[in-house]
Amino acid sequence: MIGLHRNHIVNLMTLDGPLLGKPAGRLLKGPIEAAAMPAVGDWVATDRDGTVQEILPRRTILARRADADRDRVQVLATNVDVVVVISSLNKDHDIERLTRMVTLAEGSGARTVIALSKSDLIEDSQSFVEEASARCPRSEVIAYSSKSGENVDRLNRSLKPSETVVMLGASGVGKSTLANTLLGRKRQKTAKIRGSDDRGRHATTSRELFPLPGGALLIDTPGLRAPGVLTEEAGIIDAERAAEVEILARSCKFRDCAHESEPGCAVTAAVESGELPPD
Ligand SMILES: Nc1nc2c(ncn2[C@@H]2O[C@H](COP(=O)(O)OP(=O)(O)OP(=O)(O)O)[C@@H](O)[C@H]2O)c(=O)[nH]1
Ligand SMILES: [Mg+2]
Repeated sequence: MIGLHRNHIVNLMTLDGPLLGKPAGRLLKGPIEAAAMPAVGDWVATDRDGTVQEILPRRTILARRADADRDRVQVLATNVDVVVVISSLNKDHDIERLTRMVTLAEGSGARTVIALSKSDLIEDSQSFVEEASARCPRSEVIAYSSKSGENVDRLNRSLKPSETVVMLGASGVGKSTLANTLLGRKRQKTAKIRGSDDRGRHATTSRELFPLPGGALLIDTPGLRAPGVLTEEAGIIDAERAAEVEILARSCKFRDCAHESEPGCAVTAAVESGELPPD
């Protein structure tokens, strides 16, 4: 499974190409357990129309706990071999947040690589590399720049063919830019960060997986809102609404529908029927 949107709409990659699907009603009945739902990285058995019938056993699970309900687990990705935890070498760099993300990543059983992005913005990245290595001794630490190209090769070499790789990091650290750099083309939308504090604007709204030229499978994710990596849920939920609007918008009568008062708007109809929460 390569993409997940609200209302359980999933993107699948099959031998015959991409397919849009949904979990079978049986999987959705009763109290829905997040951990039992298909997640990005899952291998699934489906019907021809994309209905997901079974999830194959998972090798690893990258999950976090929701703050509001400590028993609820949110699965971020599965079958992950490598987690690339990204922090940018500007005002937004936060060693405590980085360490928490590494703890989350190591808990999944995956190998962890710390990528300190935007090394072009500072004179000397070595002290940051040493600090991260000291705090997270089990991780390889690489300072790199998508802009100058420094160490992009090294990052590329650390991802082996057929490994599933997920990128984690706050909004604006450069995850989607790195995805585009490693893919060699502009596939993911990126957004300028705020000048005041170097924070991002939540440009990426869904989790998606891309095969890289080197053979690894890369999962781009929406930025985890700082500082509550293990506690905050809201960011992902807002982002998922945006993803669902994108899918619903395909059924709007007008292609340039603003989802306000246009006739035949699928988004307004979904809000009225209760299928989609209001903005
Ligand atoms: N100077 C510099 N800027 C970079 C680098 N990588 C990314 N950026 C810029 O940082 C901004 C945010 O990048 P994104 O790739 O959209 O960040 P993201 O982590 O995907 O953010 P979300 O999708 O919101 O979670 C963009 O303006 C990029 O051009 C880099 O290596 N150096
Ligand atoms: Mg992004």
